[in-house]
Amino acid sequence: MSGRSSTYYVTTPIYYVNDVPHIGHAYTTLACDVLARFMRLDGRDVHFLTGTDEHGQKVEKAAAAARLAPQAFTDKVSQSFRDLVETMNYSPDNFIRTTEQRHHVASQALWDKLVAAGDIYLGKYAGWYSVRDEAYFVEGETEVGPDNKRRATASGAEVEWVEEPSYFFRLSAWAERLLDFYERNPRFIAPESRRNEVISFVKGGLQDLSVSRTSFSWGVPVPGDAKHIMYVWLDALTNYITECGYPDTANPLWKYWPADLHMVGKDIIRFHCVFWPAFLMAAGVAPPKRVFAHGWWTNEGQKISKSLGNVIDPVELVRTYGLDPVRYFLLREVPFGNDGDLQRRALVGRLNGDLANAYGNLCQRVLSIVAKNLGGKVPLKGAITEVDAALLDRARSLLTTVRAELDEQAFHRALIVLWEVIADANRYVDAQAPWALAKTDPARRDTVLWVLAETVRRVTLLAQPFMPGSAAKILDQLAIPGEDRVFASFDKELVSGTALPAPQGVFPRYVEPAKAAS
Ligand code: ME8
Repeated sequence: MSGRSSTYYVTTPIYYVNDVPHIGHAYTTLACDVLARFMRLDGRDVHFLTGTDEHGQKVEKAAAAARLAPQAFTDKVSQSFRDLVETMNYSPDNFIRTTEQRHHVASQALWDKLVAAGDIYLGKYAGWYSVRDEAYFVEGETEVGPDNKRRATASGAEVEWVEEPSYFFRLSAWAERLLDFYERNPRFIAPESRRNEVISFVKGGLQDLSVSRTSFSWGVPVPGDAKHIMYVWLDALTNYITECGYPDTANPLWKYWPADLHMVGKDIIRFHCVFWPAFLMAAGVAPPKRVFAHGWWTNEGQKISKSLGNVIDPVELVRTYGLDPVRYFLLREVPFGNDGDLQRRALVGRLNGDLANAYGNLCQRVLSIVAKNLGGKVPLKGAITEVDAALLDRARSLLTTVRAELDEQAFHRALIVLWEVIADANRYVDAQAPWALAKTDPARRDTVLWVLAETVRRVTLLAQPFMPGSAAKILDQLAIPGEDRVFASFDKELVSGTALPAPQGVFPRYVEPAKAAS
């Protein structure tokens, strides 16, 4: 396996339970799901973690607004994130909640380590705080709007003046060590633009970070000083090691640490790439191997916001367009890492173009001739010509290419190369015209259909992580047994004569519902 360590630990951010999931949450977890599925099929020992971030002022306020006790409120909203796992067909190995006892234990153990290392001291915080971002800001990172309200420039979230006793983490002492860490680990932050952003932030100098609050109580108590609760981000980031058993490094799950990848949105890169490695290094724990920050979606050109009422509900999208088309679209439409605009017209275009016309039609054309004219059996493979070999070679090279693209989290490029082979295969069907060969050269016709079915098999094995349900249906139609759907069987070609079940369309065209007559 080309020197790759056999374990693969991938995490989503844990989502705030102040509100139900939206397309942004669905997107981040989808990207992780594709990686987890790919790595499992590729023989890796995968651990895929998602969950919910249930403490802090933002959640406490949302619970109060819903007139529920925080725990009852988080139980309810957290469930909607677990429901999304089903709706989107995600395959996490666990779903963590920061209100779990084991997480309190881990967070307090990490705190104790930071204290023992001399990296935490008691002081007083006086500055700006944004509850929506759960983040502290210096004045220069905020601006006053025409309505006289002060907001964080980066997020537009309102800030409030906070003055209270607080414990601090000596972040200022970590700048050089962080810069050195980034230098030695060039893959730690991706994409490159985010890496540059983080490096210039750290080079600008770091201030000590307030890591406890006294003005509310919904959180993990500071060990030995229960008037303070831990800053929600210190508690939240710890989830990634709670899962592996921290502080019990004899826990069997500890083998997964350090994580191979923390997938995050671009809004939370500073927490993951500056604070988190500093906390871990201070506590003597290895930092994660990589953090990838993806971009943000807008809705038909507009920033998504609750106040604009244009939040995209992933459940509605799936109900309207089908699950796998949505999974495909989200990862194909936008170069991963860039911002993207969700346009329903573009979604329908891809659904009908890439899925129904290109991939679906290829499967249908091949499998229906095989069913009708070749007795529903894998065709006989005869002599392979140069054009056959060219197509087969392209299909054979896909595993290496897709693996390399996914190592860089380039989902869109992985899909592009798969669809290039689909396009090649469709051109090959047109050029070889197997239907016309029936009378003139039936043996050649059989070979052409074998080449096509074999190409569909390879493409579909690699499409599994992206569209697990649809790929399974196609592999069923090719009679590929479960154990041969892993990449170790990638080179196990179709066996002529194998009986195939009756073919069925997998990607129906999307037809706009007729508008009510006016
Ligand atoms: O930040 N487009 O949780 P959160 C794409 N609890 N992705 C988006 C998006 C959009 N318009 N809006 C949000 C938190 N996201 C913390 C994380 S981790 C230790 C703690 C995604 O519920 C994006 O991935 O605000 C972002 O990072 C995540 O939702 C934040 O979810």
